[in-house]
Amino acid sequence: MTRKWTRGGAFTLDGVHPGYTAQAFVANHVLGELNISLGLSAPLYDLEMIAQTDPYWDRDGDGWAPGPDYAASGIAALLFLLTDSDDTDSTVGAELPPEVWVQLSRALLSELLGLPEIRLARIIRAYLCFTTSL
Ligand SMILES: [Ca+2]
Ligand SMILES: [Ca+2]
Repeated sequence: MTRKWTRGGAFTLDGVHPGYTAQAFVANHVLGELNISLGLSAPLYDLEMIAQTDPYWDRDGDGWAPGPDYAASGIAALLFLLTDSDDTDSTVGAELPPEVWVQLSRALLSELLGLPEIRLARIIRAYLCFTTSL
């Protein structure tokens, strides 16, 4: 596990929040201290087992994590662009989609203007229709 951003499992794609394996690692330390200080025998998490399904864990060692399987919203969509599309093949890393500029524009406009995605899509379509009719 490394502390590099999206490079090995300690943090989620935002580089701030701990990934699943890192959360379990911290929990194990807390549980270990509780076990010692209170005389408990609470079981610890199996870090290797958690890492096997952790979407922030780089399994093929190419430096990119696959990321979670849910859709991102808002500014987080930008972070989801930098994920490993095939975490079993180290020759395939993060690939920007062909519509990357549209996605970037939508995420930034949505964040800056505070507009919901569906309303923003209508505004962009109207703008595109207007500019192509000129
Ligand atoms: Ca990878
Ligand atoms: Ca890969």
